[in-house]
This record gives sequence, C-alpha cells and structure tokens, in this order.
Amino acid sequence: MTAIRRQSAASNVSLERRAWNIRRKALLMGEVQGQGYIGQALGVADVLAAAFFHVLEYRAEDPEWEGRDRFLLSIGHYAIALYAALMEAGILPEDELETYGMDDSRMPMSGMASYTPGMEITGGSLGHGLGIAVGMALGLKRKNNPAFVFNLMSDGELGEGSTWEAVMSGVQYKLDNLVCLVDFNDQQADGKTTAALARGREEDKWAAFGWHTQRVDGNDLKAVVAAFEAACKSDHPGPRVIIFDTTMCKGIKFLEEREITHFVRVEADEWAKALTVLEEEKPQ
Ligand SMILES: Cc1ncc(C[n+]2csc(CCOP(=O)(O)OP(=O)(O)O)c2C)c(N)n1
Ligand SMILES: [Mg+2]
Repeated sequence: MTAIRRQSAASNVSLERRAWNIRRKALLMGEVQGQGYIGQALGVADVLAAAFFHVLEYRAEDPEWEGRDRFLLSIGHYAIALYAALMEAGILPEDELETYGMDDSRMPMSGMASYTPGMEITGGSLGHGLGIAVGMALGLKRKNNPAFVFNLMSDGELGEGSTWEAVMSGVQYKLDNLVCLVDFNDQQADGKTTAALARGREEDKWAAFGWHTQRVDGNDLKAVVAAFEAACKSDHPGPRVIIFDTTMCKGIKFLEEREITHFVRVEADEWAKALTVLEEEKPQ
C-alpha cells in the first residue's frame, strides 16, 4: 500500500501554511460573490491540506493522468473549498479566483466535473459520491492501477440510504484502495446532524460493516496526517474511513462564535474583516 505521497516532499511549505492558504483563497472567493459555503470550507481546510500536500499523488500539469489518486467531492456545495485546494496545488490557476461563481467561470458554485480540472465527479445530489467511489476503486483494481480513491462526504450524507449500500459494496469487493473521508461538522441543512436521526456512534457502524475506521479531530493537522497514514498503510483487507470532527468557520473566531447554520451568513463588510483576522494567524 502506498498512497502517502511523495511529490510534496520536495516542497518546504508547511502543511499549516497550506491550510492557511486554502482558507485565505476560500475567503477571497466568498468575497467575490458576497456568499459561499465558507463555514464548510474553513472547517475542512486542514483535511484538504493534508490530502493534497501529504497524501495524494497527482500531476498538477496533467490533472487526468491515469496514475493519479482520485479525490471525489461528493458534496457539491463544498466546491469553494476544493477550488481553493486545487488552486493551492497548481491544478487551477490562481488568476481565475475572481471568476468564482460567475457565468462562464470554470468554478461554478456547485462542483461540476465537466467544468473544472481536478473535479472528478459532479457531486451535490447527496449520497451518491461513495457509490461512485466504490465503482471507481473497483475499476482501478481490475485494471491493476495502484491509485487510491478518496471520497470526501459530509455527515448529512450519513442519513442517505445509498451511502450504506455503498458501505456494504466496498466491503464485498475488498476495496483496500478506497478511503472515505467524512466531514463531521455536526451540521446539516435543518440543524445539528446528531439531532436529526437516531445515530449512535458513527465509528461503530462503519467498523461493524468491516471498514478500517478512525475518528479524529479534523482541525488538528498532526492527527489528520496520522489518520491518513494509518488508513493508507494499513493492511486491512477492505475499505477505510476517517471521520473528521471539524468546527465550521475554523480559524475565524468571530465567525466560529456566530450562530452556526448550514449557510453561515457573512455580511458584506465582514469578508475583509475575516481576511484581516486570518492574516494575524499566518503560519510560517
Ligand atoms: C439528495 C439531496 N437531498 C437534499 C439536498 C439539499 N441539501 C444541500 S446541502 C444539504 C445539507 C446536507 O448535510 P451536510 O452536507 O452535512 O451539510 P453542511 O455540513 O454543509 O451544513 C442538503 C440537505 C441535496 N443536495 N441532495
Ligand atoms: Mg455537515
């Protein structure tokens, strides 16, 4: 098993700085439109930094390279977060940042595979990403392609029955090249995820189905990296899941302390304020 990467070793930019850069780019895009799923982007930035700069194998200049690890965004509404990561990774040019969400932009507000280099699937109809990831992982195995498939999904998607069909299929086909990443921000469209359905401990469910299961603080970069390493290097004969507990709006205190909802409102004058707050926390 090797999905822990190689190409970022040449970079001397810290993962903390990568995560900060991703947060900054997402805020800049939000400012362009005066809106965006910024709470989600700020929350998941550490996971994306670890994925794109410590784990995934890809060629920025050739996003469709056959040997790349596939990173699927099941949650189309998180597109702003992935665009920021793709820009930081050099897959999308930074000068397109100002086109975010505009007509003819390659960065529509919801992720569209046919529009954007590095956007592997058109997500957004929630509960479908993991099923697609299962199919991709199976296909790669059958072609003897050693690439991994990473599927980023949300806690809201854990309430979709199709997710659990895919969970069973992943085990059935012994997909040890599939890593599911769950952004557990305890928020979905109509309130707290943990209040929405009878839930129990999420990690126990995945483990009971036969997945290699971890649950970590998704805003603790060291823990995130360790979890990716454990998932990719394990010799468990089936799929892996990492449940990341994240804080919406992470990194911008005045937003973190605001009443958190699925769509965190940021007033017109607050984008600049948020960027100033972020600037004060700039890591090396
Ligand atoms: C099948 C489907 N049902 C409903 C929606 C509408 N919807 C868009 S985002 C969302 C919230 C889902 O929960 P989660 O992704 O955890 O929300 P967040 O953490 O972003 O608040 C919903 C219900 C959808 N996109 N797809
Ligand atoms: Mg959520």
